[in-house]
Amino acid sequence: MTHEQNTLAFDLGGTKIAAALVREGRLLDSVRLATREGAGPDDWIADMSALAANWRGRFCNVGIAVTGVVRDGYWSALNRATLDVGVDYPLVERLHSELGQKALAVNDAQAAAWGEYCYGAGQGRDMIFLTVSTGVGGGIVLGGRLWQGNDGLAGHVGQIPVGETGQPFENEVSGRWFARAALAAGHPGTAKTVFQAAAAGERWADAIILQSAARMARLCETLQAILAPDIIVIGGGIGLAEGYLEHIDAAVDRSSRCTRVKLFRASLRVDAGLLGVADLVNRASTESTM
Ligand code: ADP
Ligand code: BMX
Repeated sequence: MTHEQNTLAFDLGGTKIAAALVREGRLLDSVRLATREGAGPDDWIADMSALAANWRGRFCNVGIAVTGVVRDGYWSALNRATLDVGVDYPLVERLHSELGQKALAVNDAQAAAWGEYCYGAGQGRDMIFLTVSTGVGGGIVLGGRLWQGNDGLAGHVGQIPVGETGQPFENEVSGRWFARAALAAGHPGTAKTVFQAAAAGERWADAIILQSAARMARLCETLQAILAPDIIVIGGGIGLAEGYLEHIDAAVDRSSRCTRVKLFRASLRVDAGLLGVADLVNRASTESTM
């Protein structure tokens, strides 16, 4: 096989950047890097270009899955607390000038949903993918199609307004919330350190995890009542953390026959977005040559 079959895939979230060389649903090689804090889109593109430097000339197309919404190649944050992207950053144009190739750009949770539908836990099912990570993202696959809505917004469950203030749902569930809750409990750190503390028997950490999981259970019940997917696939650094899916499952109200929530762990784990965007790129390039 030659490089004609290879896709350069990126997955940029609020905490980490991943890059991979993908061929036919397999990662040939992949690397990861922390998303630089206090930086901006130009910096993150430079970091992605450096990550991919060793693969120059070994791919025929490029796909990027990003936190935030992508419309006609322009990238915007919906929640600047998750990643401060700004509004209408010319992502496709800047990647083109950096890599010399036009990239397909899509929301990260939508890409991960497609990856799980094509190769993972959601194969052949009507499914919703939920990432619990720096924010909370979502992707919807119904009838074999990724539903992006008419403006790329579909699936953005983390932006559902909640409470009296109508603040985004993710602000009381996700990695950024874990860090605030840990600080308030007198144990500054990240979601990762909260799970480590819980594993060491710290009850304050258990309380934070259970509160987040209970709120995710309410979200799953709501989505089940609206879209009635066959399954809900859970991914993301927190979503995949030890015991977290089980805590969501335990908090789901099974007394009501209406909401039959069936939860599955993302079987592609952290690679779902990379594999999903690579497949989307290949489908787009095939369609454009037909
Ligand atoms: P991104 O949001 O950039 O896609 P992740 O999916 O890794 O990145 O999610 C980042 C969040 O997940 C952070 O809050 C981080 O602390 C948390 N996290 C990462 N790994 C773990 C882990 N093994 N256990 C618990 N939390 C984790
Ligand atoms: C936010 C939103 C979504 C994203 C989700 C998970 C921004 C910058 N992002 O709801 O587009 O899918 O976070 O993002 O508004 P992640 O960084 O946790 O993967």
